[in-house]
Amino acid sequence: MRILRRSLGCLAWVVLAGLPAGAQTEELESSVLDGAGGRAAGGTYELVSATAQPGGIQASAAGGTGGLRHQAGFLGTFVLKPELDHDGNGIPDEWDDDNDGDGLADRAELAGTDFEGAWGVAAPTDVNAADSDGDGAGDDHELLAGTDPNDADSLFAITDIQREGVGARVNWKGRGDGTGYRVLGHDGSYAPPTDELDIVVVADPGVGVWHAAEGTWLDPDETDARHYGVVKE
Ligand SMILES: [Ca+2]
Ligand SMILES: [Ca+2]
Ligand SMILES: [Ca+2]
Ligand SMILES: [Ca+2]
Repeated sequence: MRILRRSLGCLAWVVLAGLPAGAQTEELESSVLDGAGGRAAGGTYELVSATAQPGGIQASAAGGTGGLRHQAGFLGTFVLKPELDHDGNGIPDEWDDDNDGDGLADRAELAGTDFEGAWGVAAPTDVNAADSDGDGAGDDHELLAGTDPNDADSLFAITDIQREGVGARVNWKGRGDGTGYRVLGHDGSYAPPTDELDIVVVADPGVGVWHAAEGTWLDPDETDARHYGVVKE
């Protein structure tokens, strides 16, 4: 009996080390909580001194829109909640420049600058959720794949594998506009597919600013069991 198994939805070779690291030496942004326990929206301010203030913090507004103001008002609304540590790395959100641990700095997520730099589309994402749209692809993954981090229908993943003739057809969703994908395989019992089967360029311009499109590839080989993976070039 022939068995076709869905394998890894995608494999990202690109490491995240090249992403801009979030500097948080002088500026904090919306990881700071307001008095109600919510996240201050869009605020940008600076810590200008650690002296002469209760709690050792003095703050000055710096043109932000989050409603944070000078010393007294700021101190009246600032609540440090060290128990809030969204990524569980032991660093409270207030001091963590990557609250959700997805490799994208809070500041970059607020402004969407990583996506803008890579794909020309600013895409602000949730600093407290590693997968902002809940589609199973982390924000870092969507950044590498060039998919919309705020649309659960936009992601890079194998959608189905079906028999066709003696072979099998592999379909995935991802990006058009000339994006290249390598189709990988592994025969026999499961192991991450590493054998390169083909390279597919999705020339379809795709839909919308994220060029959402589907890729497809027909495997002409007949095998008893083959696992597939698709890697964005
Ligand atoms: Ca943390
Ligand atoms: Ca993050
Ligand atoms: Ca996602
Ligand atoms: Ca998405």
